[in-house]
Amino acid sequence: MPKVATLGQFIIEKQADFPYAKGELSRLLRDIGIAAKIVNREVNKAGLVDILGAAGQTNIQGERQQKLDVYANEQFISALQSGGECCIVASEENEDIILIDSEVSKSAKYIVAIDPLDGSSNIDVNVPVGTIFSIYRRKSADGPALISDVLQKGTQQVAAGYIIYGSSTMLVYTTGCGVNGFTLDPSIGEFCLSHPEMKMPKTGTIYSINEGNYIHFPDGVKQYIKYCQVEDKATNRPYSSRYIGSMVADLHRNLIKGGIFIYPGTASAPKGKLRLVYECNPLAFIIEQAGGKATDGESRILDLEVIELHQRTPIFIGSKEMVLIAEAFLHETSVTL
Ligand code: AHM
Ligand code: MG
Repeated sequence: MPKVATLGQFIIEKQADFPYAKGELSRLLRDIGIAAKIVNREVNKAGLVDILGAAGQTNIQGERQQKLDVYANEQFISALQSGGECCIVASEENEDIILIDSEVSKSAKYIVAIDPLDGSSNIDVNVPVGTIFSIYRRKSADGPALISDVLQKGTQQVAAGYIIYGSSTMLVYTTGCGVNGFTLDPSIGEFCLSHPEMKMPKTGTIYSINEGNYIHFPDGVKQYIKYCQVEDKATNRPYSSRYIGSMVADLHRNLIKGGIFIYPGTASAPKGKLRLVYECNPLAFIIEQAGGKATDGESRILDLEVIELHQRTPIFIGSKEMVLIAEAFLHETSVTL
């Protein structure tokens, strides 16, 4: 029988590759994995809410129902608080950073930024949603951790990952030595290594963008979309348009099959919609580690200065060759295609 590696075993085996505080990062990743299983259990029950009581009401056990994104936020924060390896949690759901002030945690070495339930508008309609996380080393030496500990460039991430709650639930993460994917086996309640050393195809035939906003897109993006739609046998065009509306799900598919995901800026929202700290930096780290590319149209996402916690950025992310061609359209350079 082939040996099955669980997430816990794999993390311990690979911790020799971690640059710093090995046991602590392992425990942090393990805590995130445990919270993911708890959130997965509730996401799977989302359709039962009509039977058990809608958000804000009381279910038949007399428990007050919560919105799932609020629930996911609480689960991850509580796992990170009790784990003791993390001194600050920054969550897309919270305006400010959450300082973990317990005796153990205030000297902890790690910062976690998290989008607890991304794509949450899809929960009610049984479409995949995700969790995105990003881990940094604390920079300040002692005393309470500071906001500047969170506002680090994406290049400073020591680990990043996502969980996709889909037809199966997967946890995909990197510590800067490639990308590995684990599928939750519900019969044993463990994430098992199912996608070792994930590599993104250099190119693909899928483009993912909310074309309903076409009228507002910059000219370069409009031209790139037209390019995707033109027939050309040599480059397998026209490409397929696939847009789930959960970035994790769109990127996960494109990571496996090859493709590009774009959320551009527009005149009214020059920085687009997606958040640098919670969404773009962690996903850019993973996609780069898998051989792909992520830019804001001008600069590498991971090199962007982080000025504020909830900063937004346009993003072009996916198979390297596709992102390069999209960028060429943005720069209006004549591309031989
Ligand atoms: P959220 O964090 O509020 O869920 O928003 C992020 C999501 C992404 O997962 C997704 O790609 C995007 O918003 C979809 O936005 P739009 O409906 O504007 O296309
Ligand atoms: Mg989000």
